[in-house]
Amino acid sequence: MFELLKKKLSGFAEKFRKKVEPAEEKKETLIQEPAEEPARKPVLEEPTPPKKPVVVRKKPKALQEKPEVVEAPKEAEVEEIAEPEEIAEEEAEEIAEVSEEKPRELKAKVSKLGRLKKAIGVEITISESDVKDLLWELELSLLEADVEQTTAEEISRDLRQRLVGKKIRGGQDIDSVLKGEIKSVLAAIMETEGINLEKEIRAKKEKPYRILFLGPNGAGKTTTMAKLTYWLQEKGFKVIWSASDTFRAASIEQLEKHASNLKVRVVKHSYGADPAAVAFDAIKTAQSRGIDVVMIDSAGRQETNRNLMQELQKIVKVTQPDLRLYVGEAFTGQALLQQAQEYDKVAGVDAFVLTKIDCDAKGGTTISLLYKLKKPILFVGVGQEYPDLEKFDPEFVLKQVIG
Ligand SMILES: Nc1nc2c(ncn2[C@@H]2O[C@H](COP(=O)(O)OP(=O)(O)OP(=O)(O)O)[C@@H](O)[C@H]2O)c(=O)[nH]1
Ligand SMILES: [Mg+2]
Repeated sequence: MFELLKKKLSGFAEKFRKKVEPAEEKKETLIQEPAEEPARKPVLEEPTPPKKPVVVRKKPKALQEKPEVVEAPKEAEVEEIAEPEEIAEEEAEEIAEVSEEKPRELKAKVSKLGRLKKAIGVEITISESDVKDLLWELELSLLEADVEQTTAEEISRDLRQRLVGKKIRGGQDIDSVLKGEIKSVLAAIMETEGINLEKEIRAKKEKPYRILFLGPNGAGKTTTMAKLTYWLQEKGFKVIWSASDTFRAASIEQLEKHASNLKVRVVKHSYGADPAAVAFDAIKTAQSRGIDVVMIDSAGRQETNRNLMQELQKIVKVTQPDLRLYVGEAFTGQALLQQAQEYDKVAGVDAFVLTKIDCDAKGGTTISLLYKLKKPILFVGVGQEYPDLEKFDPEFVLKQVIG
């Protein structure tokens, strides 16, 4: 996630330095640069395609890993062997390419710039023209990372305001100044009032705490409900489910399968029944049995379907959820933002769960969602097993973007 953006950002500082300190270029080459370390790969970089479901309780991960089989190349695939001179030339080109792409090690840069600045002792004031191209490139990089357009523009505008006119003292590292500014802009965007779910459930005087799962088709609502149940069970909570997706074929059976794995009671009616009535019954059952949490599944629906959106409104009205959790696929990009905005208008959304982060190559969706809707992302889905639900951590996104 964000690897492309990260690479670009490390390039920005370099370009920017060249721009504002052209005179230092020559001197720089005189100073020996400490060896650079290869860029670290983000944890979620290699996407795994979504497998078909069946979530199994705590299946040891090692069991799933197949030994890597290395196939001998077929004769037709063997490349022609180049002459020694050719190899040397090719290698030199490759090394040059790699070292240009490789983000510089910050510590190395700081010490190098520190020495340079002591020698010349200048102060630089950043001008509009210094940052124009860099900010444009940053904006493009954000768009490539799936950040929604107006969000990317505003981030860039904000950054311009922070940078233009800023004085960089002798001895200050431009790389960290730039990174610091980008980090503050993004951190401010990601600052939303969080929800401490465990605390809220414990604090609720009149049981049960009601969670409604809503979102488009196939986003992972039912799976997330099972994962969250597992998470809450580990904390000692008792959970009951309402099979309020009475619309999609086999939805109730899917729920019952998870319920049997997790030992959860399901309140269900028949297909075609009123989803709000099922949820109402589940709440009553929870009340009479002292169950802590009722989770209400709902049928996936497109935000453009007026009837189904009205039905959702009714479920909200009848069940008065404590938490309306919008479940969306992290890789949906800008469409997710539009859908979530519409859901928020019609039924209300309190927080998000972004699923399939393990399949998400970019991840800018998190930034746009937080920026536009100002609602917390509570969890992210990172796989298809019950424990594959993690608390969302803005620091993680920042690290991916800025390093
Ligand atoms: N890789 C991966 N797959 C996931 C994740 N969450 C859910 N899935 C898969 O996504 C598919 C759809 O999940 P469901 O939970 O049935 O989605 P839903 O939103 O309930 O679907 P509908 O009820 O049809 O609207 C299943 O194959 C899940 O295993 C995740 O975090 N990572
Ligand atoms: Mg479902």
